[in-house]
Amino acid sequence: MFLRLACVVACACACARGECGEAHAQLTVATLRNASGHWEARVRLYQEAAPPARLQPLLVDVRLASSLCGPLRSHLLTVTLSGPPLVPPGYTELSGLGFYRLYEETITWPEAKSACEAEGAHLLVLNSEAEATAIQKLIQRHPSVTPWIHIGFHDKIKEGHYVTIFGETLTEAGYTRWDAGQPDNLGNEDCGSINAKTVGLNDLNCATHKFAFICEQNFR
Ligand SMILES: [Ca+2]
Ligand SMILES: [Ca+2]
Ligand SMILES: [Ca+2]
Repeated sequence: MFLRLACVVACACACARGECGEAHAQLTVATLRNASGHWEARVRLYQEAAPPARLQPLLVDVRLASSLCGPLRSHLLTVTLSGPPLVPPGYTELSGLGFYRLYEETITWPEAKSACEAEGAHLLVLNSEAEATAIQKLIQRHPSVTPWIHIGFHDKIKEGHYVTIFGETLTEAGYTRWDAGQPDNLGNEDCGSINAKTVGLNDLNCATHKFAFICEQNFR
């Protein structure tokens, strides 16, 4: 089959905090006709050399859309390169998990949720024991933070039905270890937190309890 590449589009972006434009890699596309008369497109990736600790897997998504343009068939090739963003200011990269920032400022759960979202992050959602262990080490660098830390789950929609800020149950999210005696809904507690020492889950009052909080930015 003879292919005539009428249009080739390539885009590369390393997204930082949801904004594309900080390119740290370049894709080039070359078209040529091989010895048997077929048209070929070759995609070459140039990437900034990075220290080994910064190397992360890159995702390359290639899509081909074909359409008829009069007597010609047009093939639109879209190549999208996705890589992890740079570490945002104030955040700590926990290898393979994402970027995290613990704010010692004590505010309510809704205020904490808004504060994370305002900088392109979200309140911490624990997805595994491994993540909880990494967070526990992060908290240990802030010994004054006690006893609770706001994180991203609640039972505001239905009492006793705990979901993350993304609507998953705790089981679906991957972390269900409650702190001793919790949840107790003491005085109507619907907002999620963790014990700063044990990382066990707890419910707090959304309107009155003011504590530190952790924001998270996922790699993807
Ligand atoms: Ca997480
Ligand atoms: Ca509750
Ligand atoms: Ca509680």
